[in-house]
Amino acid sequence: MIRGKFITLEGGEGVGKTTNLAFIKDYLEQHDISVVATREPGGTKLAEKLRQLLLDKKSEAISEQTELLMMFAARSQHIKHVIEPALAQGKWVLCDRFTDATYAYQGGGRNMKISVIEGLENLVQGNLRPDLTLLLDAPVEVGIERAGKRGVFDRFESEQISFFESVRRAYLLQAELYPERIKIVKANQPLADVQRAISDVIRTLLGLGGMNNAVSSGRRRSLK
Ligand code: Z5A
Repeated sequence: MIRGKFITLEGGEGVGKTTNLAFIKDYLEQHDISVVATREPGGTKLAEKLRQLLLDKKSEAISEQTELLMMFAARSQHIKHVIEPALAQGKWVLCDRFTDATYAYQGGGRNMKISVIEGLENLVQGNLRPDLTLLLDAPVEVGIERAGKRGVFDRFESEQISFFESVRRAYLLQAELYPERIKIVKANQPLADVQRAISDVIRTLLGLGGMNNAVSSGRRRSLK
């Protein structure tokens, strides 16, 4: 059995991850690929309970360290019970956020040490890394405005603009560090253009064609 591919979608809030995950799932299924669509934090019963606690504004104050450990606890369950079994069965796994979100939110947003995140990543994931990550990137205000139309703000969405700016910078740094894996898609353009750019990347992964200008890879740069 050929192992499936692991694709993740990343970006700040409201950039269109959920919308485009459904688009990619349809696109792959049209190419006869069996897809498991999932999300983080979440994806199993226990991980979804952790998600509820993490997003609930009424939870007792969650320390930065607790938040980081809860993300990886949820991820550990998710990998063992959903992601690894699906990949081993030859299915492709499409995941709305994964560990790049931890580097962006807990690393960039909460200033947790990158070396600590790396240690947990190695412990929980072993060699598992996404084959492809689509980073939907847009100015923070664009995402906040789109997400704000829902009218209800969770524990993360209630953060200040400066937090989301740090998250965006950390995501872009991840893209610079891993240009082969992380493809940046401009998300502040009409949905049809975003999806054209995404399908170009997916076609390349499927060995069907090249990429257009709406997609870029960052340049390699070392972390401070
Ligand atoms: N988190 C973390 O801290 N550490 C971690 O390791 C992980 C997660 C894994 C939950 O994530 C929180 O967990 C997250 C980070 C933290 N908090 N935040 N913020 P989430 O993925 O559930 O939360 P989210 O980013 O807030 O998701 P979202 O608001 O649902 O955004 P989205 O999925 O990117 O967007 P969308 O729902 O597809 O689109 C939003 C609206 O924009 C919708 O009305 C669309 O129709 C519209 N849209 C989409 N694209 C377009 C374009 N191109 N033009 C115009 N309108 C558009």
